[in-house]
Amino acid sequence: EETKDLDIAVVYPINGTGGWLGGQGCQPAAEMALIDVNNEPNLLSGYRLWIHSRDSECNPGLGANALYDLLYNLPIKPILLCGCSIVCSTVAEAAKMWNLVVVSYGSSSPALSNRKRFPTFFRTHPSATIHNPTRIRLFEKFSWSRIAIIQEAEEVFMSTGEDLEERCKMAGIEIVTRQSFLTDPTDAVRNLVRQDARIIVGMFYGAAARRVLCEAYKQKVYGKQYVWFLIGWYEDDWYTIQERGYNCSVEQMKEALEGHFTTEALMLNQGSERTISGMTSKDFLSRYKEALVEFGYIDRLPEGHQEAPLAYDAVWAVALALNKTIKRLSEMGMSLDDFTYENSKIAQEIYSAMNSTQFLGVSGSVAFSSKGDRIALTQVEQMIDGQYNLLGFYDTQMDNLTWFKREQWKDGRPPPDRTIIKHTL
Ligand code: ABU
Repeated sequence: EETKDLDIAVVYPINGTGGWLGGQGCQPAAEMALIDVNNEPNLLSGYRLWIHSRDSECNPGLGANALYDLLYNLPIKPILLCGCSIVCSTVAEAAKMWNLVVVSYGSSSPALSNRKRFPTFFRTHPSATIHNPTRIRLFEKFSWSRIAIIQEAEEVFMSTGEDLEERCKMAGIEIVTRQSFLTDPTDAVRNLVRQDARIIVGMFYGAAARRVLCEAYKQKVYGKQYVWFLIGWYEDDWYTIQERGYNCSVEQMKEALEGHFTTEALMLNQGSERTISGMTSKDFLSRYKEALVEFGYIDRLPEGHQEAPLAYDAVWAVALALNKTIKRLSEMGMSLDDFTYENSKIAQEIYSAMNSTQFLGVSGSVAFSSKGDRIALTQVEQMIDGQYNLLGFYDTQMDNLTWFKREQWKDGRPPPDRTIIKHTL
């Protein structure tokens, strides 16, 4: 029997100058998954899956250009994969016009959970709202009821900040100030000082994080009186990168960052069981290391290597959904080959198949909520002497905090969330 081609479009953020360039680490994983799904005898029988990719540089304009390029050049592709919130928001909002189902392996923006705006969107990457119950659980644990937020003015962080604000309100935690900045965080950091903020949640991409923490160093918003909460998906050595836009040494950055906390969704299955591909997550990591070498990453881990399991599972989710769709369409006397960008009937079938896709992947159990979101646990780490140490896990759904009691405080205890005025009689 003749094997037919089945094509999907992928945009990877790889060569940009800002945002999240995680396509570097995700592309090798997606290519690995492509080989594996094509070798799986019970999947997509009679078809061979192909990836057609472009670089978006994590730039929404270039992302839109990549989308048009992929759509207006044959072959027809019924599914689009994307990474980087600011690009996915642009392409996923447009995708409905072409009846395209979009699957993201690397977007954390809570805004993407809006089914009205993004009706065909799914993601293996959890929404950043997952951090907020964890943060609140920790504020309560350390008796902090007064916090501040500083964020880069991008929808991904603004929508996470809004969610945190609402949850804090419900938990009786005061937000003393919420500062946002476009590129230069000097005034935003100054306002944190003015408001006497001590417990500070920062939400920004890596390059902006370097600028903020350098500014925090200069304005002395660090040390034993302060606790910073940052995003946990930056690369471990993110603060050592020297680039234009800030001028702190690695030692100064390390000093400013000492003791900060991070929260992040777990992206690797924690068990040792075999996942859908037959690999354990450990097997995945050792094969992935080899794939990185083939892609030229020999002595460093590329950006996005942490999200690699999400990219690997995104391709599996797509293959499983297309497999289901092929069967369903054949029952109706139709075929995936009938798909055109005007065909909402087949798109609806792909959507339903995606919606009900469920499997154990290398990133954990993959299932999508009614908003297309991934459900996951979070992990908390603290930086001590330039290294991240694991402090615990939080299961939001079960409200279950697993805590290893390894946190370290300069004064032996958590600092107060405000200036304590001592009255003498
Ligand atoms: N973990 C990477 C998320 C990147 C983004 O939301 O743009």
